Amino acid sequence: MNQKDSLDPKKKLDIEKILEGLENYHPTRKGWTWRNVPSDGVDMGPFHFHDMSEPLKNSIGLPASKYFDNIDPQPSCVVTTEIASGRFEDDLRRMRMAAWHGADHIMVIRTTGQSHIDGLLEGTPEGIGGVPITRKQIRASRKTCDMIEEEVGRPINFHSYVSGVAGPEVAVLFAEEGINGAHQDPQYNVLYRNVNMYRSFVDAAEAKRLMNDAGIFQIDGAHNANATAKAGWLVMPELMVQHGINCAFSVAVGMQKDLIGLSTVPPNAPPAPKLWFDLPYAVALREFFSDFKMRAQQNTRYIEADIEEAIRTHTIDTLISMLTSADIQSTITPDEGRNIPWHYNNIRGVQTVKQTWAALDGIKQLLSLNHDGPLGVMVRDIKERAVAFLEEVIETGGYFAAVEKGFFVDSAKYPERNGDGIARNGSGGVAANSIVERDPDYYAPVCSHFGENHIPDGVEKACDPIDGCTLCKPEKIVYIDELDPEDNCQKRLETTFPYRKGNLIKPETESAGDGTILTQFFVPLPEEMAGVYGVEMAKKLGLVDPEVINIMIMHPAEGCFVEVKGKVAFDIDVTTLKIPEKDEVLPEEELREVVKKVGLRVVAGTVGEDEHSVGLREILDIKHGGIEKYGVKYHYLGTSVPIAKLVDAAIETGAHAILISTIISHNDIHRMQMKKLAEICKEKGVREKLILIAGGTQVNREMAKETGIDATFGRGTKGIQVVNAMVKVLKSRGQV
Ligand code: Z98
Repeated sequence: MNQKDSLDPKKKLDIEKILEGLENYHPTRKGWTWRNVPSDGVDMGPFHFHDMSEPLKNSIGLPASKYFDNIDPQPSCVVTTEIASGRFEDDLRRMRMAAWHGADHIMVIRTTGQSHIDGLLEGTPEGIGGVPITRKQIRASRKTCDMIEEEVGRPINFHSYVSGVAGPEVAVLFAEEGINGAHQDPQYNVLYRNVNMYRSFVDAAEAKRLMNDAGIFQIDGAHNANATAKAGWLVMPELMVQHGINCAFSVAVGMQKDLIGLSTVPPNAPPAPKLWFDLPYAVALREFFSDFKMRAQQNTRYIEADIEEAIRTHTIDTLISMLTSADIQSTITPDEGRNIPWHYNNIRGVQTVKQTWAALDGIKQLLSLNHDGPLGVMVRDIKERAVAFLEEVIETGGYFAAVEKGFFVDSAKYPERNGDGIARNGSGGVAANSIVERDPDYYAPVCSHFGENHIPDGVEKACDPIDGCTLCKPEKIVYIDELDPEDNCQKRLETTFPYRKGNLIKPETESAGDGTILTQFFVPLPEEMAGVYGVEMAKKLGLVDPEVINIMIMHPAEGCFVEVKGKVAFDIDVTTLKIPEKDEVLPEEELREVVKKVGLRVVAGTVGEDEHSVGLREILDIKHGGIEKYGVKYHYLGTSVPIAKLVDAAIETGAHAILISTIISHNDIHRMQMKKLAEICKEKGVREKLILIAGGTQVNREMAKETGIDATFGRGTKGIQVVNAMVKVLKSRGQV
């Protein structure tokens, strides 16, 4: 067993430490985990939730949670995030951030098509066109997941992909290393990776068996058809057939049904009338495949580069999941569109699901789908087309014959055909003619294996004669570290060390110390010029490698919204940053209580020759969160009020505080007015009774001390800060 190292929420992950001792790391548990969902709902803060799982021990709630006792309701479904930097040492930190926001299914996408590789690679080479999966990556990731799950208080499912002609080897690796979920679908290899069709299914039988025995949850690949087809919403009958083939095949080779998940994507996206396609499809799918789990994924087919658009479609997709069902809800971002997998976008995706789920909690108890109207007709139509498609596949001679004829990923709505489907040759493709029949007395001394295995008489477990296979005896696994002395994670970590453990800071989006930032702006130029301007502007700002990643036309002539990414070329030493003392604001409830108890009253006015009253009025009025909102009563004396008049008014009305404001200030008028306020109060013997506060555009927090008043505020101040200052003074004087 491994020792779980505990994480300190105040400290960063120590990547170097995680990498230590990987040769001896073995997973602490295996298999998929669902969330704990109390059947009678969950009480959180002032609310009762109907469709939520248990809350986390440590987490970060939605931005608005601070208004609701900091609650962070967790959807009943597992929430996926796809992490795709390709550098696993950076992915580890992303995983932790995503988990704190509520992800418990972490898919690490390789940056190379693993299915092009015909064996297992050791090491973590970057130089071959991307980063493939390796034992080292998996161990480092699973070990980190162990620590993160303890920190957040919920199991994390770690996920990868079983594809290509090395599929069975990859499945063994995953079973050995405690991967919890994986994509596996022989049709994916055939259609998208041109692996020989017979070989792909033989391999899948072995891979699925191994996945089943290790409790690895399986996601199929049908959704790739609607991501690839020209019109994703027309291939719905085919999608049903693809799901059916993978489900039936998985069950036939011995997979438990509750480990089988359908990868479903609402196939349409606005401006299309999405609901008329996606809802009947979602319903039909769930009715046909009610024995299996649903992994609902956001539609990425039509995402271009705008995060707002991606999030809007994602919200609607989550609504469709909630109106039907989802055991797992995936989250993606426009990163797929613009190929920039940024960690903060992972978080935005997770937040979208959390926000939608909380807002629409228990929606099925409040609304029900009307199956009597057009919905019922459309559901039936999809099912009939799917059945007819399958019948034609059988009449044609079965799946392989149908693939040869290009039945799949045809862009027309079945039974129509455009003849543009992906056709594969049964005797061609990667690893054609590589299937070797087993001898009649075939025997392999491994205990997770598909098909006939002639265990010799007297042998109890297949692997007994070799004293246990690697699944039974993990200590037998041979761990090979990286072999390339240059292209390895240790070397990469050395270059990023100053940014992770030293004092140097650079912004980061893809990998540690990359310096990448995104600039967003409006430019009054037509589209063809806006991007060119954006790059020039970014260069002048000093950004390196600027690249336009999004242009949205606001008006053909008036201008465009532009997003340009680029790299910051300089470092800042963190020790040179002067961090201002934090103005701790007391909890709102406590402030209200004190205000009520003392019946807090203030007099206020602008002073000097100043007619600018808007800033002060904003601090006073309830509308934008002024002091009135917290129960403070105010007496506003107007503009250009002499200081003595304010002090007299405060004494007469028995006010606790005087608030003055100066906007226009020449020759330090603002400072003089503050000093005068303190002096007059002293002269009249009320300095210790009154709280003196000043604000204005040229005022800063340090001025209170130098002018002898209690608190001073500059731009951007909110009423709550002023109330907080008054309550703090009252407390320090022992007046409450
Ligand atoms: C998702 N965003 O589904 P290589 N097998 C199947 C797949 O769908 C995929 C792979 C293998 C998507 C992720 N899916 C894309 C059934 C990929 C990947 O090695 O890249 O070919 O395998 O969550």
